[in-house]
Amino acid sequence: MTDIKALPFAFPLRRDAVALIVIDMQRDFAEPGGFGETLGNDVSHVSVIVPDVKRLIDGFRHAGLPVIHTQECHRPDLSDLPPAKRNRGNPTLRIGDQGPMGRILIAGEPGTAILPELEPIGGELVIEKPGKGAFYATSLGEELQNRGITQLVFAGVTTEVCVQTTMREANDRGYECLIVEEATASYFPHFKQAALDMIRAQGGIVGWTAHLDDLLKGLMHA
Ligand code: C5J
Repeated sequence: MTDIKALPFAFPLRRDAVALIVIDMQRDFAEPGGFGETLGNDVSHVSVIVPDVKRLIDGFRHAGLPVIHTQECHRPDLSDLPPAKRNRGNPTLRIGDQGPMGRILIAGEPGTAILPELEPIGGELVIEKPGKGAFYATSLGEELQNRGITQLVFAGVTTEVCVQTTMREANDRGYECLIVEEATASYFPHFKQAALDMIRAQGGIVGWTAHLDDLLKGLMHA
């Protein structure tokens, strides 16, 4: 066991039980013309964290620890897309519509892909998820159980939507969860800050927060 400097107190990282889960680092959220931008967001808030997410992924890979990736996406026939999700709000393009990077958030389309810099490598688990949380309507719970994973380190976007939703799902299922501050982003920096504050409040009611350098230092000794 290695203690990682974290808030609200040290995180007891166990190398036989931990995995990194990188949430939705997709072109549709990080590049102009994708889903994030159709909702009116400035995607540079997401693209700026790519180097730090890469450092975190490399740290896990070098330590020989598992890396899991998620992708928010839907079937081409939209059978897993509730009308309440498709019709919400007033985006310039809706999920399933043809955009400059293919159909928005549809499995297999160029815009739905994970950013090339952060591409999964052979053997890494990729979970396609139709919801904001990665446990809903996916095999993630089973896959983690099969691998004996009980601790999850979180990165990805957006902090207060898919990352926080998945972290809360995991926390309720008994996982110890830690989010890396520099490796997560929101289109709204004050939402990111609020989510981090909520997660670690009340004695870590959802989990822990840590800085990237402290986590990487801990991984070297794990
Ligand atoms: C959103 C996500 N924000 N990955 N998706 O719609 O957070």
